[in-house]
Amino acid sequence: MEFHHNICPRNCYDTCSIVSTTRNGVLISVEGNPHHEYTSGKLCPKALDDVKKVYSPQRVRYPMRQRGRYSGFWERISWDEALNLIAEKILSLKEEYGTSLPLAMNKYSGNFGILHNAMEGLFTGIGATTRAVGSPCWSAGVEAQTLDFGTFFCSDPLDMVKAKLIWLWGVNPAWTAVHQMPIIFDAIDHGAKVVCFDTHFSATAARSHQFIQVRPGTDGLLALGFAKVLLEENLIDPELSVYTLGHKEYIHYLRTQISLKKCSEITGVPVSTIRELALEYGQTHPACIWAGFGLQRYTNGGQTLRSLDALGAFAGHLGEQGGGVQYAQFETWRFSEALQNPPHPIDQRDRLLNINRFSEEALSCTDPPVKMLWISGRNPLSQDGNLQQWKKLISQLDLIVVNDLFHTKSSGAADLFLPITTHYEHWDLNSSYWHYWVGVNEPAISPVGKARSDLQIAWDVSSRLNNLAPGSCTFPTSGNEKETLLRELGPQMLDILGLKKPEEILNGPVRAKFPCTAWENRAFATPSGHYEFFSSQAANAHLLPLPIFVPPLNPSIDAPFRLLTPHHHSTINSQVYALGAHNADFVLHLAPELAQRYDLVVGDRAQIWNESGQLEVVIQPELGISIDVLIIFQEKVEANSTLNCLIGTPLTDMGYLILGARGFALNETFVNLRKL
Ligand SMILES: Nc1nc2c(c(=O)[nH]1)N[C@H]1C(S)=C(S)[C@@H](COP(=O)(O)OP(=O)(O)OC[C@H]3O[C@@H](n4cnc5c(=O)[nH]c(N)nc54)[C@H](O)[C@@H]3O)O[C@H]1N2
Ligand SMILES: Nc1nc2c(c(=O)[nH]1)N[C@H]1C(S)=C(S)[C@@H](COP(=O)(O)OP(=O)(O)OC[C@H]3O[C@@H](n4cnc5c(=O)[nH]c(N)nc54)[C@H](O)[C@@H]3O)O[C@H]1N2
Ligand code: SF4
Ligand SMILES: [Mo]
Repeated sequence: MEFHHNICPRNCYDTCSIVSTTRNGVLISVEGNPHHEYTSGKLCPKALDDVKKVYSPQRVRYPMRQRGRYSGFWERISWDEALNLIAEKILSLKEEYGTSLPLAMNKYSGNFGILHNAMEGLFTGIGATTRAVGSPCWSAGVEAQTLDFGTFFCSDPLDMVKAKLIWLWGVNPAWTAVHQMPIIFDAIDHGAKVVCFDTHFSATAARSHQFIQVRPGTDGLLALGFAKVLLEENLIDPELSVYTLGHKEYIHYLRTQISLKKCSEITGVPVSTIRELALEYGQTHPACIWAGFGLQRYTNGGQTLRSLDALGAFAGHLGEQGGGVQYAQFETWRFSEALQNPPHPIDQRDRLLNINRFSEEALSCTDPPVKMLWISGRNPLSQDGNLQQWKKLISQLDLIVVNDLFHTKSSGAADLFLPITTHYEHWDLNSSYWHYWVGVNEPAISPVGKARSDLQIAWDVSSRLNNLAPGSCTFPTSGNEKETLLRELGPQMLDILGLKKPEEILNGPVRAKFPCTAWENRAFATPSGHYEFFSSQAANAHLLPLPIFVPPLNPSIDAPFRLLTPHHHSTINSQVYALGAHNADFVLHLAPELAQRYDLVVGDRAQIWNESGQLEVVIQPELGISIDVLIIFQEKVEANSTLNCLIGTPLTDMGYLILGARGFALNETFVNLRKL
């Protein structure tokens, strides 16, 4: 038996360290690494299912070509044929249009390992191309925290154990960050109180001392309400004038514009509860707010997060051990990016399209139009909004290439499917956007079937391009995966990890040498060096300089219910762990009173619809959901329809400044309901 270090590369807070076991070259088990402080020897069921996934009969093992999009008539072809088709198309488009801009890449979070950025490197090596930029996930929050703190950085999540009060706000770690739960339970054992703020009684709410039901998109106002109480009760940090900027303007806003009565009416939280919670927050040290991604998926999402940050600063919780306002971090991602940046051959003005409006923006590109699309580590036909525009875009494309492990909604529309290796079959380098550990993923087995890694595919395409037209791509044509990953550890990353040589990372995961507590000495990375209640950067970017409340969108008569589609324990976005064991239909969770109003009982069929689309659902009345909200979790469903057919492309207020595109305000989705 042999043991190998692997890292779960999913878009998940935890980025777990895995020990895999092989016998005679066959993967036989995967377990959590007991020597990793965060993973602590445990994996979630999604990764524990990996052996089955690796050898699943549903896994695509060979390059395939589809005879007619959506036809399902896939035929096996050789890598040689696949690479020729791709390279010839790229070269003919370049010749026809005199530029490589008709070539588009849409890549995101199927695998967050650094070596998967090879696909971007390949495109950069070809020339100016059309790219998806931004994120469907966290943009508004990232920008808000960057405006407030200077960068977005959070304390080591292990530090949460020291908190005496933990507010889980718009986050559902019981499902989405399961390794944080034992830390929260430890804090509880040491006397901490846990309050969960959500729009419905989530799995995390069930594990908290108190649940506060907030009307969707109004959390920013609730935070301002708490701050108003702190102001009235003189529970504000006496040092504000030392390390913050703009607190006077903020206080003026609280004094003149925030009324607790109105705050209560809008947020749905009683005034007495607002007072009680604010006093608790002001008087308890350390107190930690964990602001999740759920609460910033709104048109006011950035302002909401800025209001939560401001509350933390106002009460003096920033920089305190076990306290602060936690969101996510990117400081352990300062890789050299050598892979993404091969030498540029020609004019490199990529055409950048917002990943959240990719299809619409691609359709509006006419000079030249987008003609070839490469989808890598993404499933936009499942995860994006505005699927009708996606259909239109697909019909105008000459070639669609998908590299993936399994067939997906997106590969259904593709011409070519390139089979990729799992993280048990290739080298990689992984960081977390939550904890501080960075590590190498080593191959445990040989590639299954004819699968190749994303990096190998990028080398192969470059090689074929250069064979057919020498000098047409500056991305390397071959290489060594291990050496490529070591090159990503430049001087800055070595310093962050406290390593002398890149090779030292091969010994096992390393924790970044940051102190446990973010902003410990209250020296911030903002232009002023202070925590910025008032942000000139925001003002310069035509955003609101202060964290004032901006209401979310309202339902209409035609679509009176807000539809929330949060993440589910059984999937990672469109990736499923229990392959084969799916619900037959989408399950609509709604308040029992609302079900009654529509004469619906458990198991009844209903339809929800709006101007984007319609979906048949099965009814599940449930306590803890407000009467104007409907919930469908992102579960895998056998039905042919797609949940996101109901979702448009509303954008968040923030994201452009830091990530190049505004985020996805997907919780601003409204639908109507009828019994079938
Ligand atoms: N309704 C609704 N829509 C949502 C969300 C929601 O909550 N509700 N959440 C949004 C959020 S937060 C996000 S982050 C996005 C995520 O959307 P995507 O980034 O599209 O994420 P996934 O569905 O995880 O992965 C996409 C594909 O990558 C493939 N993949 C896995 N490993 C690899 C690999 O090594 N290489 C390659 N090339 N492919 C690989 C997977 O099999 C999968 O088909 O969805 C967004 N869309
Ligand atoms: N099992 C599992 N784990 C995952 C994922 C997955 O799909 N499955 N996806 C990964 C990804 S890509 C991401 S982005 C993270 C997301 O993980 P989280 O940060 O936990 O975010 P969400 O699951 O989107 O939403 C969290 C909670 O916010 C609530 N919420 C929605 N709107 C509001 C609001 O206006 N106010 C308040 N207070 N709460 C609100 C939702 O009901 C939900 O319970 O999880 C990652 N981990
Ligand atoms: S999905 Fe998340 S919790 Fe599960 S093993 Fe992977 S990183 Fe860990
Ligand atoms: Mo996400």
